[in-house]
Amino acid sequence: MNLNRFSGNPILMPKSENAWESKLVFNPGSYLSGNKIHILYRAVDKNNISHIGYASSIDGFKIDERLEKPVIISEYEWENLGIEDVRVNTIDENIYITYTAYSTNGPRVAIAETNDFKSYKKRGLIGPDHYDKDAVFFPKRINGQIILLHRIEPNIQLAYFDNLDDIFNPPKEYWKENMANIDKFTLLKPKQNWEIAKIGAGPPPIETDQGWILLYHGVDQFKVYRVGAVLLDLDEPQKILARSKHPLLQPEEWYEHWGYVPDVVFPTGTALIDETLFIYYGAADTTCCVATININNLLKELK
Ligand code: BMA
Repeated sequence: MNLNRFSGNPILMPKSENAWESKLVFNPGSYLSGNKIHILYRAVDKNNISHIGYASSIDGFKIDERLEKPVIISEYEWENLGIEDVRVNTIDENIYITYTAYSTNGPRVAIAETNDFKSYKKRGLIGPDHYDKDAVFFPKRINGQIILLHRIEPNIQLAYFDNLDDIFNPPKEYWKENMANIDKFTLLKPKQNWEIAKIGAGPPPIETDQGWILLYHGVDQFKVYRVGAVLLDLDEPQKILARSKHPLLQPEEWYEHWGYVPDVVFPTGTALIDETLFIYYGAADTTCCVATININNLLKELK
C-alpha cells in the first residue's frame, strides 16, 4: 500500500523575503471547511524559532493563498522557544489548534481556538507537566467523552475528558493519576523495525464506517521517519482492529531525503474529499508536501 505523491511537491517552500519563514516550512496541519482546505504550517526563522504560517487550497494541491505574516507566534514564557507542529482539531463542533509549545522546560502540549483562521485565542498548556508532544483530538465525542491522543515517548497514549473545561482546567490530580497509570492509557507501542524507536500520532483520526483511521509517524533506529496507520474501533477506540505492517510512506523523493533533517516524512493534516484522502506532511523538516490515497483502498489494505 502506497500513497500517491503529488507530482508538484513540495507545495510550500521557505520564503527568503519573509524573515519568519526564511529557513524552513514543514509539518502542516490542515482543516477542510466548505470547499477550502486551511493549512497551518510550521515556519522557522534564522534563529531557529518556530512560528505558524497560514496558506489555503481549494483543489488540495495548488496553494491559492499564503499570508505574508505569521498567524501564531510565541508570546509567553511557556512557549518562548517557539510554536511547533500544529494539528487542527474539532471539539464539540469548534476548531481547536493543538501545538507543541517549546520552552526551556522542553516540549509541552498547548491549545488555541479559532473560528475563522484569522484570529486565534491561546488557551495555554494542556497535558501533563512532562516532555510531551503530538497531541490531537478525536473529531467527535465517543460515549460522551472527549478523547485526546498524545505522546510520552516512545508510545501513544489516550486521555479522556467529560467536559470541555476539564481540558483547560483538569481536576486537581487528573494528570498525576494519568501518569501514574500510564500503561492503562497506552494505545499503541512501537512494533515493527521501521517504528522501533518511537511513534507519535499524526492528524486527527478519520471516521469511517469500519473504524477510526489513525495515521502516525514511526521512527527507526537511524532516525528515519515513516508513516504508519491503525484502524481503531468506532465505539472503543482503545481497541486496535488493524495495523499497517509496512509504512504507507517512507522517504524516497529528493525533498524527503534532502533537507534540514534528512529522511523525514511527518504527517500532520488530512482532508477527505469524496473518496480521496489528502495527506499533508512535512518533508525533511524543510518543506510541505501532499500525497493522496483512495480511502476505501486504504481501509481494504489495512484489514
Ligand atoms: C520531532 C519534531 C518534528 C520533526 C521531527 C523530525 O521531534 O521536532 O517537528 O519533524 O522531530 O525531525
